Amino acid sequence: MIAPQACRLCVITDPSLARGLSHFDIAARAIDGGATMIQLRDKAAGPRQLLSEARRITQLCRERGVRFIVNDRLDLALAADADGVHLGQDDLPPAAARAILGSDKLLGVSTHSFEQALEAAEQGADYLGIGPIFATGTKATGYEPRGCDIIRQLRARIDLPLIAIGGITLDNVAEVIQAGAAGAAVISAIVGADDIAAATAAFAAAIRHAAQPRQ
Ligand code: 3NM
Repeated sequence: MIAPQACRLCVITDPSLARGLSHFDIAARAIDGGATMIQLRDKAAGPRQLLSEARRITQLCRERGVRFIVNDRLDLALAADADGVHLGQDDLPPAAARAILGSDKLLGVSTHSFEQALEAAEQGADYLGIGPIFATGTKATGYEPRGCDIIRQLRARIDLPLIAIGGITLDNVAEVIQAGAAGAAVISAIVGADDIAAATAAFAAAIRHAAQPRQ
C-alpha cells in the first residue's frame, strides 16, 4: 500500500540527461525541491556498480521521508533495501515479483493500455505508471501518446494511485492531475534542467495547485 500523496512527484534519475551527475546527486537535488518519490533508472550500469549508490539513496530517502524505488532490478531493490521496485511489461509479471518481494515492499508497474493496467492491478501492484501520456523523446515506448483520457478511464475502474508519465512538463502537469492521476513521473523536464531542485519545486507547486479542490 502506498498513500496517493507519496506518488505526487516521482523524479527518475536517468543518467542519460544528467550531465555527469550521479544518481545520488540527482536524488538529493530532487528531494530538496520536494520530490515525494525517487526512482533509480539505469539501463547501462550493472547492479554491482549501482549497489553502494543505491544504498546511500535508501538512507537519504528514509531520512527525508521520501519513497525510493528501483527500476527493473528486483535484486538491486532488495539488496539496497529500497522501498520497492518498478517493473515494465517485459520484466517479471507482477504476481511473480510480488512472491519474491513479500507484502512489505512496494511494487510499481509501467502500463501502456487499459488492459495492462487492469492486469497489473489484479496481480498485486501497489501503484501504476501509465504512459506515455504525451509525446516523449526520452524513451522509445513503442506506444502512441495516450492523452489524459486513459487516466480518466482507469480512475473510474481502479483504486490504485496512477502516476502519469511521458512528456510531462510544467505546462501540462495540471491536466494529468485534474484527469485523476495521483502524480507525475518526470525525467527530462527535471533531470535535464539547469537547476534540478528549482525545477522539482516548480513541479511540486504546480501539482499542489492542480490538486486543490475546485469550487
Ligand atoms: N516510461 P520524460 S515514458 C521512462 O510510457 C518512461 O511508460 C514511459 O521521460 C512510459 O519525462 C518514459 O523525459 C520517459 O518524457 C519519460
